[in-house]
Amino acid sequence: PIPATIALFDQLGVDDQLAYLWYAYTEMGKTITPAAPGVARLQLAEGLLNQIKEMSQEEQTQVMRELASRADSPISRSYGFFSVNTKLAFWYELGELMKQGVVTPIPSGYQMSPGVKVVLEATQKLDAGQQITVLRNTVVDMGFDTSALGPS
Ligand code: 45D
Repeated sequence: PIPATIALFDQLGVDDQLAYLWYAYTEMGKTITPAAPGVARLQLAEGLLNQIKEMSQEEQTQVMRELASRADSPISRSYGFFSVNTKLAFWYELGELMKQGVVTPIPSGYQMSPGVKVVLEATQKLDAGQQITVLRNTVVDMGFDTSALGPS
């Protein structure tokens, strides 16, 4: 069920992937303890998060799209160096910042696509540990992996 769920996620477009993460985050807020994303991990991601906080709303959305589409950009490259749990902690914090209104929220009136719904429902059927495994897999390949460039 884990690989199947990840395969479903991989088929989503960039905005649908962001939407999926958002709803997974809002659902998990109820089950995952707020202490989970370690403070130490967030220190590693703090520089990036601070840069994002200072951007315009359009730039913030753009950055999240770049991460999800694995575009080559400075922020995407920095993200690529994070460990998988730091990547999760980074997204978790972005979710918190969206809730606080510091980072631009999901467009009002947004309705999730059928594809997002399918992946969310598949995720909800998994136990908590499996859900985290799925989420690790969704965020690990985001950002830009400079090692894919090979030796220069
Ligand atoms: O459709 O360290 C657009 C543990 C327009 C423990 C949009 C852990 C179009 C160790 C504006 C683009 C393993 C528990 C949409 C950590 C459109 C540890 C916008 C785990 C939708 C860290 C989309 C922690 C946007 C976990 C802006 C499991 C979407 C953390 C933004 C999980 C989505 C964190 C965001 C998750 C999603 C965070 C910010 C799932 C954040 C998700």
